[in-house]
Amino acid sequence: MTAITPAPQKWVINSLLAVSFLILTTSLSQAVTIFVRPTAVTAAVVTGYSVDSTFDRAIDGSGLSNAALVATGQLVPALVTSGPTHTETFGTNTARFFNNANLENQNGQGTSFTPAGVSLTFNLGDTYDIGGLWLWNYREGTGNRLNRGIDSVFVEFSTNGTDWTNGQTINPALINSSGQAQSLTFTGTNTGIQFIRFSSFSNFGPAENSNFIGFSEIRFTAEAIPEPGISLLGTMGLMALTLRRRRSRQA
Ligand SMILES: [Ca+2]
Repeated sequence: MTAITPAPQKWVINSLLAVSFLILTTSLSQAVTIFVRPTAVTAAVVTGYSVDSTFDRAIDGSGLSNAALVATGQLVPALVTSGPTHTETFGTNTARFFNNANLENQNGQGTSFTPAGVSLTFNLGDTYDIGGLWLWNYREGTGNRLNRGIDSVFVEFSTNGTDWTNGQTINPALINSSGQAQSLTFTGTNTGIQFIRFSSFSNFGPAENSNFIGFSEIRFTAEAIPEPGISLLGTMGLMALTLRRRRSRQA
């Protein structure tokens, strides 16, 4: 006795093709917001300022409760409370970038202390349409040391590391007691950006120990067009073609 397999209905084939097309067009048309972790950070200084060799602590995920959540390409959640927190570990996880030696000699009384020529440049490792950043401000030690965090900073953008555009000042807050990030948005459009430069820093001094400036961790956020689900589309397309072939063979 021969089993008879009924030919697949034409509507099944058409449905598979339609769903494949829908997934493809939806994937291509809806941008998502992703994290971008800088691949490198470098500093420029002038006389009177020194730089700690702790740059990577702000981009290496050190101190984060779950660094994988903010790796490059990860989706940015709507709430910063959904993101990882940064723990307080003295001398391990937070980046101290600039030390104003002159202010240090005056018992560390400092507020706005970075002149022209002092800057920090992030290399994103690729080009992105940058919209903002998540910042875990300075969290190392206790009390006055939190005043080393960034109170204001001038930000510029570049496609090539030479020409800088869309300069603007942002004003982060002190990190909160939970160690959560803060989400800040840039004005204007920053398309095809690979380099971001920070300069004209001020911290939250004056107070003892505020002769340094730094922050604990940083990620930029970018608009991205996700890759369509190639494997899913391929599987569905193959199913549709197979069914169509069977249908034509059995017709
Ligand atoms: Ca860190």
